[in-house]
Amino acid sequence: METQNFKFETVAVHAGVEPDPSTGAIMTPIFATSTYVQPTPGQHKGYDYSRTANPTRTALETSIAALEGAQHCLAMSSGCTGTDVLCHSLNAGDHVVSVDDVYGGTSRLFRTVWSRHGIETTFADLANQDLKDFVRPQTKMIWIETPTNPLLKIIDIERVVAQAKKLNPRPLVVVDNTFASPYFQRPLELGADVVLHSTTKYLNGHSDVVGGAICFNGKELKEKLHHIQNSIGGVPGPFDAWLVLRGIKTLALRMKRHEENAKEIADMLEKHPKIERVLYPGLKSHPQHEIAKRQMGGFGGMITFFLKGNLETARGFLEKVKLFSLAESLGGVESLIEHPAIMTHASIPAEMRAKLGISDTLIRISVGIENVEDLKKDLLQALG
Ligand code: P1T
Repeated sequence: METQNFKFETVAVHAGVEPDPSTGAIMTPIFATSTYVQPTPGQHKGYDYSRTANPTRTALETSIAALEGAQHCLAMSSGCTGTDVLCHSLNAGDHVVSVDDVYGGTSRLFRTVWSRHGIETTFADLANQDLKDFVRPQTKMIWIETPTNPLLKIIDIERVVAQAKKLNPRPLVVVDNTFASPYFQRPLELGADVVLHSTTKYLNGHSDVVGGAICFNGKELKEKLHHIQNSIGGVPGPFDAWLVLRGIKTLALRMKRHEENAKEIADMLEKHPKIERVLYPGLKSHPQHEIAKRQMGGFGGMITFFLKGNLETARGFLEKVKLFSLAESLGGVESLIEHPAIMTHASIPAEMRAKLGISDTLIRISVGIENVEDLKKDLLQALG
């Protein structure tokens, strides 16, 4: 269905989804097939092999592209595969400037994998530092994550894009939009070239899939990135694609509730005597609150805070929560809590973590869609 003239909630339900022509099934079938029969060599209906394309995956790609306002989307086997495919588009000798506070796995890929293939990455605090101080003639990609993981810094996308546009050659500006989701932030409309998602998180929303996606405009980029993905693999299976497609239908409802709950919890935590500092883009105390207000439609469901005390205080607290599950990941309907220094960001060297401020007392929560009073009670009893 053409969804261009519809609002976000309608696009989330309908984009990419057509009744199945052979049966009328309203839900996109799970095309569990690796290959497609051809009546004569080279003649097919747009599908010849499922690494190259699969109809369930196409439906998902159409849906995510519509949500991000992109011409194209490529669904990936994970968020990290999306990052990897983009790195594969660079050449040895190229340089990347990345936001310093990014998901541990993204940092690991730049630092320990692509560095061995001649692609160097400089990490910069683009919330407080200028891109121009870090670029080189070889800079081909700018990597932005906003809000960042785990410190929830907000990077001014338009500002970075404006600086990138002045460079020659003009680097690709990529925005990891996993934390905000397209419901709260649409980076392509702010001038970014590529949006990346770990669909494992809010897009799927039910903690039962690992997946990713990249969205962008232009035939040339589509051909280049699809060629890379098709050459190296890294595609989601049809069942995973179908699960994410189903999850997306409720994205708007979920994001609204995640945010409502998160705002209340952030307010509560900010007043609590055992908490040193709360980082939530929706709080007036957040250093980039004004930028978040301008570039986002809402502040999301992730909160980071520092407990007063030490590692043992943090451990004690994390062992006491009952409704919040102590687990990596985020963006599911259920509330999660974690310790970035030991869990999601353990792959970042200790001195780099210390410099960033990912300390032993830092806690990250992914606020779910449960009843907020139950969630508040759980945190309060654990704080003691
Ligand atoms: O896990 P995967 O689907 O490969 O996505 C990687 C990824 C990319 N970008 C961001 C912002 C992410 O948060 C992640 C994955 N993050 C976690 C698993 C986590 O708990 O932070």
